[in-house]
Amino acid sequence: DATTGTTSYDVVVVGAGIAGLYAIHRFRSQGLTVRAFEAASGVGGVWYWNRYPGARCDVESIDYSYSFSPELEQEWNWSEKYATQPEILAYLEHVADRFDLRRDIRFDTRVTSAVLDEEGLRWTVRTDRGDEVSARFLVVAAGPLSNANTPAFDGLDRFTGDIVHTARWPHDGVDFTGKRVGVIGTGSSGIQSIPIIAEQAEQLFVFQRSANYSIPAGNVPLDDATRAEQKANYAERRRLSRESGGGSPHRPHPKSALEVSEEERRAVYEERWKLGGVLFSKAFPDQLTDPAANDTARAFWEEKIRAVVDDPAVAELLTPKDHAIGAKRIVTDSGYYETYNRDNVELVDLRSTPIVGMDETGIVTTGAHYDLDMIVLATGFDAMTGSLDKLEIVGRGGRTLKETWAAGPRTYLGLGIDGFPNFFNLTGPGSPSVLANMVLHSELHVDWVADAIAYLDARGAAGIEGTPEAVADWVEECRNRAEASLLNSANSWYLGANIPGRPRVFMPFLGGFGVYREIITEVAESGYKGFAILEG
Ligand code: NA7
Repeated sequence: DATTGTTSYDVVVVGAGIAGLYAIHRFRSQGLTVRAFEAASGVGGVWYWNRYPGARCDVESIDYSYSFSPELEQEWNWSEKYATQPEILAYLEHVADRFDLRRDIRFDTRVTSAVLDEEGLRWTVRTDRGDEVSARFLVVAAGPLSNANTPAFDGLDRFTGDIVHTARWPHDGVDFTGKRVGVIGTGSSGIQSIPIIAEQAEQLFVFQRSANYSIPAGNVPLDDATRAEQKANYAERRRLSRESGGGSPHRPHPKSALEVSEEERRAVYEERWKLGGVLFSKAFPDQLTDPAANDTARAFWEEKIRAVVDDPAVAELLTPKDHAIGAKRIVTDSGYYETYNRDNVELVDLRSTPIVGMDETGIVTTGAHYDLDMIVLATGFDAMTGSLDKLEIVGRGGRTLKETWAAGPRTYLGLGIDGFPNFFNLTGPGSPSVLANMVLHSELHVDWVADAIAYLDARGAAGIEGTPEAVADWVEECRNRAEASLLNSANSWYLGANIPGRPRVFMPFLGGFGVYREIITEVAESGYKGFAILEG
C-alpha cells in the first residue's frame, strides 16, 4: 500500500458505496484487516456520482437505510418519504464518519487488476496509483449500476456545446438557464431530471427511443409524528422487509389480479398509486407472470397518464409499446408527464426518426436537425457486469472472469464462481439485488461473506469456492425463473439488452429477496453445500 507500507490484508474491498462501507465495518468488527479502494474522491458509490437534478431513490427512505445498527436507525432523521441524492449521500457520509470507516479507504484509486495465486490462495490487487497489495479474500462491491454507458453516437466529439452524463454529473451543478438542451434517454435518470431541466432551460428536446412506465413518487415531507411512528416500529418493518419479495414491508394483494372484481382491482391499484413508484408492479402476485393480469395494470396506468398529458398524440408516444408494465424497472417521478404540457418542451420520437449523429451545433435525426447548446446523456449503464469487466480479475489457470462469463454471467447464488476461490462479487448477477432494496441486500451479502470467512477461520481452512455443478444448477434455476416471468421479454439492462454486443441473458435471480435470503442462509447453515472448502 503506497501510503502505509502495508501490503498484506485479510480482505480487499473494491468500492465504498452502500455495500463496501458496510463491508469495511463488518469485516473489521470480526477482527479482519481490511483495505478498501474507491475510484471516487468520497464515499457513496452510485449516490456520489449520480448528482443530476431530481435524482431520488425509488425505495422509501426509512427502508433504504442500514439496519445493522439500531442506534443509527434511531438517530438519523430522513426529511422526505423518498430521499434525494444529496440527502442519501449525506447519510452515507455520516455512516462513514460515525463508524470511522474512512481510515481504511484509499480514495481516488481505481483497482486495475486482481490476480489469484493458486498455491497460496491469495489475491494480488493492483491499482492505478501503483499500489500492490495481497489479500486472502477479494470482495468486489463495485455496484451493478456504476459503469456509465455512453453510446457510440457518430460525431459526438464534434459537438461544440457542453455534454454531460447523468451518472457523471459535475459537482458544481449545471446551469440550464437560457439554454437549448437535448436530453437523450428516458429511463429513471432522464425521467427524474427532465422536469427540472424543463423549468430552467429556454427549450428542451427529449430524445426518446423507448417510452417507459413511470409513476408519480407521491413524495411528501416526513413530520416528527410519522418519523416517531416509523422508528417505534422499525424492527417489525425490517422483519417484513426481509421476508418480502422486494425488501420493503409492503405485500401484494393475496389474490390474482384476475380473481378480484373490477372495483376491488381498481381500489388496489389506486392504493399502490398513492404509495408511489416502483411497488406498483407488485400490486398483485401474478402481475409480472400473467400477461392478462399485467394488462389490467397497464390499462390503469394508461388512463392516469392520458388524463395528465394534454396532447393525445404526445400521450400516445409516451405510452410504452414493447414491454409489460414492470418488466423494466418502473420509474418513480415527480411531475414528469406534466412537463410535456409546457410550451418549451418537445418530445422527439427516435423510433420514427432515429439519431443519425451529432454535428458541431446539435443532434441530427432522420427527420430534422436540432440546434442545441447542451446535450444531456441519460443513457444508463453497462449494468451488472460492466464494472467487473473493467477490473482484470484473473482466477485459476490464468483465466479471466471476463472470459469465463463471455456467454453471460455464471455464479452459484451470486456468491460463488468456480475457478475464482475466495472471491465474492456483492449484489451482482445471480442475486436479486437490483430487484430489491439495495441496502438490505448489501447487508445480507456482506453478513453472509463475513460468516463464511468466520467459518473457514474456525476450521483453519484456506478457502471457499463454488463447485462447477452448483454453478451450473444455479444458472439453470435462474434461467427457469426468468423464463416464467414477463421481465425476460423486455429489452432492459437486466438482460444487457441496452449494450450492443452483450449476450442476452437475464442476470438477476427472480425468486424474490425473502426466498433468496432463505436459500443462502440455509446453504451457510448446512456447512456451505455447493461450495468446496479448501484446506490450507
Ligand atoms: P436506463 O434505464 O438504462 O435508461 C437509459 C435510457 O437511455 C433509455 O431510455 C434508453 O433507451 C436510452 N438510450 C440508451 N442508449 C441509447 C441510444 N443509443 N440512443 C437513444 N437512446 C438510448 O438508465 P437510467 O440511468 O435511466 O436508470 C438505470 C437504473 O438506475 C434504473 O433502472 C433504476 O434502477 C436506477 P432504450 O430503453 O434502451 O430504448
